[in-house]
Amino acid sequence: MAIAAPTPSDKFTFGLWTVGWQARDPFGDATRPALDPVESVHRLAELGAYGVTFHDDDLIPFGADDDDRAKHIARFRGALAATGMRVPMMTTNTFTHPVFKDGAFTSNDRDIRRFALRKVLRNIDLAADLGASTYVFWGGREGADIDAAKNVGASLDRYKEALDLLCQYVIDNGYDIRFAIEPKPNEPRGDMFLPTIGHALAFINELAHPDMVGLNPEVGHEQMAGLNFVHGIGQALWHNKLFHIDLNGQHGPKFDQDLVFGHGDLLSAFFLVDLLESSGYDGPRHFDFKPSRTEDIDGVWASAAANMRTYLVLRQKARAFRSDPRVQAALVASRVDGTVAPTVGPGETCAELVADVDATFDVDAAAARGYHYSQLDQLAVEHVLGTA
Ligand SMILES: [Mn+2]
Repeated sequence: MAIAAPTPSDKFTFGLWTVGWQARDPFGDATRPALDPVESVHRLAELGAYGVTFHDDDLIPFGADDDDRAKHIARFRGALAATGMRVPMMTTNTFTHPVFKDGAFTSNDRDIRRFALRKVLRNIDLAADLGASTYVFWGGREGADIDAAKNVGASLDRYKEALDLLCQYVIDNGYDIRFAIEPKPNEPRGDMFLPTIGHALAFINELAHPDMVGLNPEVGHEQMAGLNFVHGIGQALWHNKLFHIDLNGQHGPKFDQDLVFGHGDLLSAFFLVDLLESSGYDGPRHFDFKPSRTEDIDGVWASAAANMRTYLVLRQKARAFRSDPRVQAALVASRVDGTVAPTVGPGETCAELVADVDATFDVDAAAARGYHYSQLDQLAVEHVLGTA
């Protein structure tokens, strides 16, 4: 099966922190040298990416003075101009520096919360300047390791206060920016606030500007909690809250693996691409992965390319799956479109529903009827394996 090379029209984007990860983990030192963000922009452009994303500290070292900051930004702008790469999303690092060890927006220390807001506000100005239309919040340290440490209700009040303030700032400045919350159940904290897509959706409804705030769900984060990512994305789409997406791979409930997209639950990745490509989602296909700690710099670029190629392979396979007449017949046999029709008729009342004793409805026959889902699933497996 011939797969075309990625092009910017595929809208593949990468975080500078992904290819730039030096592979420090809790038990080991860095295995790779630091990467210059300018080199990352050039290399990713050569591989066919559309753009890059970054936390403030990925580009500008924490604590840099104004002159130093301006130099880093100028070099980066030069790389963007030379390559045509875009910056569709930006975010803030409110988790690496020890000052954030108890959180940023929800730290128990008010001065730290105020410091965090200043850091975010400054970076939102840069995001607007660079044309980023999505600004992500991953609350890496928002949460706790022991239950006695936090007043959860008051912490959520402070989380809401922060997002309400930042929404108002965007409105007041006329910026074309929407916010996207990235849920994660745990790691680095034992328990994090807004742990899943569902928690975040409910939280958004309590905000002053819920229309401005959506989601940036990540494959591995939901799968760490044993949840079905495809269903999570299906619900996010239903709420019109899929503002951005982080693609990677994960092998079930364990530490956050950040594998190459598809290198975890491959069938779930297939159905995710199938859903994304048919959903009307036109945002970036953003990879938030970590090149394995065992890779050298050549392996970093090979794994970056692997993310895009896997997506393109799955996109082609999803198209073949949907256009296969055997699949179309199996979908009919399984009555997958059965939920499209409303359950009650237009204007039908509960009394009319109760009174409708349909003589043709045979309870025993309906209970006995099979849904043929195994045949449908096997067709998907055969398409993924290339044996359909
Ligand atoms: Mn992520």
